[in-house]
Amino acid sequence: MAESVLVAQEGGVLRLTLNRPDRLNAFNEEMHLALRAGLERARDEAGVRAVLLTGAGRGFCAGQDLGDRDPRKGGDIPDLGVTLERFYNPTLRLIRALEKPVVCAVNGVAAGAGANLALACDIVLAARSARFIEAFAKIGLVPDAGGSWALPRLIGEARAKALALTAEPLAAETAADWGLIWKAVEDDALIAEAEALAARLAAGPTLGLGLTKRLIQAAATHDLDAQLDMERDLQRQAGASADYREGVVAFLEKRAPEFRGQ
Ligand code: T3D
Repeated sequence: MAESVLVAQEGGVLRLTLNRPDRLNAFNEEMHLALRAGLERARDEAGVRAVLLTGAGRGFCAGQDLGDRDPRKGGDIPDLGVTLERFYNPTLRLIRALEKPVVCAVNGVAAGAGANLALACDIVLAARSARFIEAFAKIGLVPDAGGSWALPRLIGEARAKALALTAEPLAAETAADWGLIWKAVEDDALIAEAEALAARLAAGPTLGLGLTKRLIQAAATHDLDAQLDMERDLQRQAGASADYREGVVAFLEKRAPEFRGQ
């Protein structure tokens, strides 16, 4: 049986490819666990300095595999709170807590939890033909996988509500115009551009980039005073890093820095 997530490391980039293309990479339990294992590897291995997440085939991810939720099969009504707690939430928390950049290349439709998985990543590129669909309303569910948190923060309440209540598809280009994602790129340029970005980030000052991610994420719940204090503390940490020293020396010597991620 094919692996449900393809894992490949090139240099400092760990590439995770959701790989259930005949189901548009919808999540089953195996894919959940494989994705989580990949993210834990990214967290635990110093040699991994950036993650690139994408999907195999024509879709990025169609959210939950609804074949696994077929009420006609009988049995107890599944407790979706339990499945969120056991499967989706740990993955979302891993991505947000990972102090390394996560680039997402949305190669095709991203629906339901698949859309919100993409939005949890740090820099999202999407193929021009890709669409984002908050599909939950179509089946009587509420946005999950962090979507109800990310959407209003990224695009404001009015657009967040309209997307979630109508489940209308949002084109990649509009998603970029609205600030939901970083940018839309031509379909045949997506992977090369995402790879180049991930490689550039992996060659960067990983510790400083990780602290930057932590700072920006904290801003959502901080007032200015708390954020200024946090900047002071994390700058102290970044300023003591070998990569900061290398960055300054390289600047003064008019050469490219060689960051080691420490
Ligand atoms: O349950 C819990 O644990 C709670 C958590 C929930 C999280 C969620 O994500 S809920 C939302 C679940 N997702 C959806 O509701 C999206 C369902 N899919 C669609 O609406 C459409 O497939 C798309 C808009 C994503 C794409 O449409 P289109 O026309 O490009 O493709 P298609 O023909 O609909 O799909 C292609 C195949 O993938 C098709 O199979 P077939 O006919 O070729 O054998 C289709 O059934 C399958 N597929 C697509 N999405 C899913 C799926 N199979 C299972 N589950 C899916 N989510």
